[in-house]
Amino acid sequence: MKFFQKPSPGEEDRVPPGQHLAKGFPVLTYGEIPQVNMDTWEFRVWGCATAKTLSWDDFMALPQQEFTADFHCVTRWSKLDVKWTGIKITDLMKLIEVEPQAAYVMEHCYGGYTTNISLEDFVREENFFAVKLFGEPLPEKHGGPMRLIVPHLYAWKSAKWINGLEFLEEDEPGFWERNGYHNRGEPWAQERYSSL
Ligand SMILES: Nc1nc2c(c(=O)[nH]1)N[C@H]1C(S)=C(S)[C@@H](COP(=O)(O)O)O[C@H]1N2
Ligand SMILES: [Mo]
Repeated sequence: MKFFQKPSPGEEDRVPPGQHLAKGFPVLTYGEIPQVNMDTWEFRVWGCATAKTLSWDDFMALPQQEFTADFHCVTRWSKLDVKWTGIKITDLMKLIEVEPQAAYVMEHCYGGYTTNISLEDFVREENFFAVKLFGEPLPEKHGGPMRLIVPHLYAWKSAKWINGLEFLEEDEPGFWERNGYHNRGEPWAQERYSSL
C-alpha cells in the first residue's frame, strides 16, 4: 500500500522539508471527536474590551469566501491545494476590539483542546474559519461544524471544533505546546519540537 504520493513538477517547492504528500486527507485528532450540538453551539470571545458570545447565525452572517491552502501536519504529511469555504479572521476581527497590550491568542475548542498563537500570526489575511471542505459541510472528523485554518503554521494550530478565542497579554502554552511541541510551529523552518 502506498500512503504517499510523489509531488508533480512544480509542487516540489511547495512541500516543506521533511514532509511527504499524503494520499487522501488523513484525520489527526487527539482523543475522541467531541459532541457538538448545533442547537447550543456558541463561540466565545474574551480577554478583550469587547467580550462577546456569537451564535451560529451571528457567525454565518459574516461574509464567506473560498480559500485554497496547503496543509502541513508535524507528523510529516502534507496536503496541497485543499479547498475550503469560510470566514476570514480579519472579518471576525472587525467585531472585536483588542487591548493594545494583547499580543497572544488562545484557541479553545469543544472537547477541551487548546493551542496558542501570537496575535501577529493569528490576524492575517490568509487565515480563516472553515465551514466547508471541497464544497461540502465540514465533516465532523475534520472539525465540523467549524474549525480554524492557519496555513502558514503546522496544522496543530488549526483548531478543530473551535468555540472560543481568548486574548492574552502573556503567552501561555496550549495542549501540544505543553507536551513538547514548538511554540510557533513554522513548517519551512521545521519548528517541530520545543528545545526545552
Ligand atoms: N480540537 C482539535 N483540533 C485539532 C487537533 C485535535 O486533536 N483537536 N489536531 C490538530 C492536528 S495535530 C492536526 S494535523 C490537524 C488535523 O486536521 P484533520 O484531522 O482535519 O486532518 O488538526 C489539528 N486541530
Ligand atoms: Mo498534526
